[in-house]
Amino acid sequence: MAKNAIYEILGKHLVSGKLKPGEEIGIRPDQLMTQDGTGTMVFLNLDKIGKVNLRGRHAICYVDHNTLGVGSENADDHQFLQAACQKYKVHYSKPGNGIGHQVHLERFAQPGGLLLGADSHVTTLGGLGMLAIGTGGLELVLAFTGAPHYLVCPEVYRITLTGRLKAWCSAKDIILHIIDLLKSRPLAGVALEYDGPGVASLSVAERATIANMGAELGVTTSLFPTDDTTKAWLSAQGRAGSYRKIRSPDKGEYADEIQVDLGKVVPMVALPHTPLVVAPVAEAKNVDVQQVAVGSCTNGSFEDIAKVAAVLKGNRVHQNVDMVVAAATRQAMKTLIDKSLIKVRVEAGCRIAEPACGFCIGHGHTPGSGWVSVRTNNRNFRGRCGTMNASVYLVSPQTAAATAISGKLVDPRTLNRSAPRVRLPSKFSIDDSMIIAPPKTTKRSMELPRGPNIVPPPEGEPLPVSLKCDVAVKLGDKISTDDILPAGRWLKYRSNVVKYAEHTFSGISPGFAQRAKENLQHDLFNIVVAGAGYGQGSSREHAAMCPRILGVRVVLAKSFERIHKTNLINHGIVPLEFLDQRIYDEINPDDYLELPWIARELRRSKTVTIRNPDKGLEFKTTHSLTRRQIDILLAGGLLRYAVNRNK
Ligand code: MIC
Ligand code: SF4
Repeated sequence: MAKNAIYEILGKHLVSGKLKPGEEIGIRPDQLMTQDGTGTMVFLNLDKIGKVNLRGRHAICYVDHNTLGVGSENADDHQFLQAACQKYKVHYSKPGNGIGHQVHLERFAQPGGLLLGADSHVTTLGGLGMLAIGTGGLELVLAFTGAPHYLVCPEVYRITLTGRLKAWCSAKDIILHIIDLLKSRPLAGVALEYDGPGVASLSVAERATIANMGAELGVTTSLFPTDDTTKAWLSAQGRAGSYRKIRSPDKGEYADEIQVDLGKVVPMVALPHTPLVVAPVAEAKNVDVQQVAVGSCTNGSFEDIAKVAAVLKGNRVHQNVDMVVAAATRQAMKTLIDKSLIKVRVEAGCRIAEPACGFCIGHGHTPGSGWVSVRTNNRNFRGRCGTMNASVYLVSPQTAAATAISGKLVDPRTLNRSAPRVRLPSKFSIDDSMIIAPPKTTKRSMELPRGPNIVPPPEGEPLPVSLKCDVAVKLGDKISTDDILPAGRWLKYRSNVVKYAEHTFSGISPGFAQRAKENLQHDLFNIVVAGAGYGQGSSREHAAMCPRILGVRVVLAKSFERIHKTNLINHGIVPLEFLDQRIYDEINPDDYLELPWIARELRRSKTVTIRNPDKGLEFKTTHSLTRRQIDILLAGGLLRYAVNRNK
């Protein structure tokens, strides 16, 4: 008997290693998922390797991030991805069909199954009892070739939910409450298993919202048990046969146990500019709001939008507020149409957007300068919405609707009326016609149509034995992947990384790219120095790939976030940590640093020496790399490592 439900699922998919926290394990997922923002690189690399072995596993690519099509780049990407899916036997979900995590939840997630996805929010599927792990694109490429996926075996915390939510409180408030409880703990390498009598009162959509935002805590994944609610929901999806019982064992073993009384949860808000700083909405006084945006993979389900419609009914959006609502999926949108719930929103004065990531990633609906935007998505890092000086607050759909009516950020309970209740349909308006299944046979020699903006990434080179570097930038704590490589209007360069690299750190350190390139011309590599939690946020491997193109070979930080650290390694950038954190203060931008024995030290020891000859300073740094990761770094990245091994 496994120690807990998460280990039980991992155990069924284990191909190497032992289920012991901190040990490297190899697992073979049943399902693989990518999206357009990460997918073009996945398929360009697959095309380079030319070997795919899906072994009958379900693989799918969702087009949900880059959908607007200002210029021809997005449409060219879509055409490329559709053809690549045909060539490599991958399902293709067309633009307009919805956000991958929510479509997957509706149509493909399997309780008890294991999914690997090139996006940090695949964890949403934990709401249905599926274990889903987010990763960078290169890891997915290897999984496509049939290789196992390697990760550090997480330790598992049990979160026991008791009680019931009060009126006007929601799943978003629960996860913001949990974020507040856990945010100061180091959670890299931790997975969350939800359990307890409170689970039964939550719908599948609510569980998915909670599992979705575990990503903001940096946990490996989150898992809910399954029950009659799961069964009824799967049956409304016409998928009753997918039901499997997932339960935490009675005497489960957990690294920690946390109790959350749902009755004590109140409407919450994440304050600008991080999802980790939260407060009760009631404490935010007199915040005038110019924009309200509802939707995203966190809060764009049928249920979420139906609640917004119920609050808006008979009311109007405040004259100073621009409100946009986007259901997360076409199915949710169609169900809303069939229940006449779109009309309510149009009458109230909402703008209706297509089911896609859109505003969440700054791809459209960018706020005006200095605006306050109140949103239901999961991340509010500075500039992510597309406007550097906007302030984004994250709330539940109910709070968003109440705010849209009053023009100020308000606790929805101040509306003084009864809370919206939504009855789930016994059948959702199912329509899979925008999901294109792969053909039975394909031609591997097929040329993929590449628009002018689709350019294969440059080849990496092995790690030099020693490095001479310039501190091209020195940064603080919690640098997000949105800081490293903004998405929004540069998203279109996801398939043209040399061009994308020009925008590295452009929001927080303009001029970085120029300086890094000049260093390269003078035979100097670049080193990024940062504080704690470097690389929080998304799985976008471009945030490693682009710095690498600009000659960054080392990031020296106080600590790293899990997915980003793996991305750095896979793209040949060495993640080093301070042994003595006080050294951070001794390093300045512009410093010249030498790592005289980096390759040899990585092979032989846990420390790497850094020297600053100008200041007469020498210090040791450390790393927590596995043998395999060191070999990847020495080879110059995961692709080179994999190709060398298969020679
Ligand atoms: C995000 O929410 O930041 C994204 C965009 O979905 C990313 C993936 C990406 O950058 O392509 C994620 O969460 O992994
Ligand atoms: Fe899309 Fe936003 Fe969800 Fe990322 S977090 S998948 S950008 S909706």
